[in-house]
Amino acid sequence: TKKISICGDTHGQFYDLLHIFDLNGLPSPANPYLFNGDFVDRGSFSLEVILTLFGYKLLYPDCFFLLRGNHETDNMNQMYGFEGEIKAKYTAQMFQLFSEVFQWLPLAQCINGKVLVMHGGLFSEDGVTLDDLRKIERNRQPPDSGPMCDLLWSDPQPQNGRSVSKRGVSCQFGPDVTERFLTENKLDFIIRSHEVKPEGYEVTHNGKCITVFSAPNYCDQMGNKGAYIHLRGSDLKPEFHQFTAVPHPNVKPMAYANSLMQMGMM
Ligand SMILES: [Mn+2]
Repeated sequence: TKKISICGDTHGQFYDLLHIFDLNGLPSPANPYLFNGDFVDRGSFSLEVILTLFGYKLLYPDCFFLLRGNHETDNMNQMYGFEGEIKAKYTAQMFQLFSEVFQWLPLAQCINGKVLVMHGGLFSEDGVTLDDLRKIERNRQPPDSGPMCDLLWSDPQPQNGRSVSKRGVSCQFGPDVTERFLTENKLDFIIRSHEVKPEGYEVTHNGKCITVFSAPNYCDQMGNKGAYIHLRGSDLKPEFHQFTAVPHPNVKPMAYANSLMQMGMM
């Protein structure tokens, strides 16, 4: 019957993370949280975000949860700033340590047997079960295809069926795909993140696929709200809370990124 707060991408926006804690309370056994991946890259305070989140994981391992996003990977970290930021603030060895820990982050979390949370979304093929997900060998960099890749990378689409992803990785999945997956696995709905939304959240696929994104005014330029979700064990009805960006010290997003990326080749 307890409440849990579910947050989406934070992407190195440390001052907005602190604002979430101001609005919604610090993590504690009475105030559990799940952060749904993409803690680092793009924002230039990724170190501060990840140390805060890992600190809470150590403090409250049983009521503070972190899932891996597609940015908790070496390829993304090389291009979008986290590796550069850690080398600037610490050392290359320190980046290697973060990389190792990222490989152990879980890929999905099932809440009360009814709500499945993952960073990206559902799968390029039908028939994937929760048991298949439990069996994934996750201690590695994600492969280019298959369930591990899809969990980190896929996106929903409004039309039925599947199509090629605009990202060039994984796929887009329609409302019929979501419906079949939920029925086969006796689930109510999925919560995912991975895409900026103007209102900070979006409900699609007849209420069965919810996106939550917690980096307001993403990269100092998108003008979007951030959001987090409250789920209560008693009814699992999502309650949405929105917030706007707060000021941060004058270090621009992507300040530590690969210079090709800074030139706009994103
Ligand atoms: Mn993502």
